[in-house]
Amino acid sequence: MRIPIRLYGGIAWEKREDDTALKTAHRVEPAITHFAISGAPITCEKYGHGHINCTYQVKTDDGHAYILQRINRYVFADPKAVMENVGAVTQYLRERAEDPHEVLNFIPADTGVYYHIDEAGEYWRCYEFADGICLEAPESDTDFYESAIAFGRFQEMLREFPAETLHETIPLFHNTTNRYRIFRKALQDDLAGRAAGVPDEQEAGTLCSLLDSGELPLRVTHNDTKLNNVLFDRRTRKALCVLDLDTVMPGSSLYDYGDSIRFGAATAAEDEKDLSKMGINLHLFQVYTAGYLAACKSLTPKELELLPLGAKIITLELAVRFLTDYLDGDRYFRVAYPEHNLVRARAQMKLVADMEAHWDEMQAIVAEEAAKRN
Ligand code: ADP
Ligand code: GN1
Ligand code: MG
Repeated sequence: MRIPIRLYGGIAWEKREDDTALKTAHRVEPAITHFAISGAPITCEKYGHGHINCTYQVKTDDGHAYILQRINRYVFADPKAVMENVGAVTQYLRERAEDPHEVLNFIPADTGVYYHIDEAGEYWRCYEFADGICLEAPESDTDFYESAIAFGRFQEMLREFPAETLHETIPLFHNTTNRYRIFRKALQDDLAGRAAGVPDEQEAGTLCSLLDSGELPLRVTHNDTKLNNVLFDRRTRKALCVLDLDTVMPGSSLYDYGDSIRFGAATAAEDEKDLSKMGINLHLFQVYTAGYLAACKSLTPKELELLPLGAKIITLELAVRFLTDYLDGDRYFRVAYPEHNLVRARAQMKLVADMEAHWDEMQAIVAEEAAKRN
């Protein structure tokens, strides 16, 4: 039996039966009543595997489904700026998309903007639930190829978007050198008393000197292109929609390409504990490269040449970020257990090492795919 609970604007249904359970059960988040949704909410469940925002799926009594998200304010100091970016970019994409389902559809709040601020000062947003699947690892070459098409197309469609109108939602997000500076400070401050346990990883930051983006064009990029930020059609397995637009900012194509490779062309999950399982899957590396180059025709010769470096730098950068957060006491990334960020950092470092071991092959693959374009 389900129990009715009272919301600000109506009745919703709590799934548990007794009072104790009610206190601990996920309630239907009151913020949903501030958005112009269809029907009354009947369920509200935690959803997805994102590391940053608090995401719920809300279903209503007339068969509609929505994503309700509380924006992470530790990560995004200015949620209004995030929503201004997301609003401008989705509108621009919608005007150019062949199919409206390709673009996230935000639901306005009762104040007319695309967010609601609750009494605690938390920012909420709501968008239509896009029915499809998100993958934590590619299940076939086609899945990964399709994700490359989606991210490449996303970047290509934004080629002429006025980059200077976008806010920098996380300052210096992919500035690897700055990430390393922050890492050094975290090591010095040692807030969580963990620095003594990570002596080996201190060496890792030296790789940051490889970062050289001066000759690369500044583009509007997604900046968080892991596979689970793409939604696939259940039946056709075509990529339907690019999700998670919070970090759409001026950036380099190498970051977008690199992050996809880091996550999807690895032989293990990003938090694999057994480092012998972690490495680069050169076949998937080739599959993604082919897809990205097919969708992203405007890549310059310099960008093409540096694609392998993009993959290595972004993996290294994330190793440094995970390790920094471990030292800080896990304030940024959601963790499932106390060592999680350390495990993630080590897995990324192993992936960097394996990329270095296969460097010539990675470069040959990129050169081969680039040559096919001519
Ligand atoms: P985070 O910044 O925490 O990663 P995301 O915006 O990526 O948050 O959302 C987390 C997960 O929720 C996504 O990986 C995806 O599985 C799911 N998701 C997000 N938006 C939608 C949507 N509009 N339709 C369906 N699923 C979604
Ligand atoms: C975060 O938000 P999510 O889970 O899609 C992070 C990325 C990292 C990724 C590692 C805004 O991505 O930069 O690469 O975790 N997003 C932000 O899994 O920091
Ligand atoms: Mg995400």
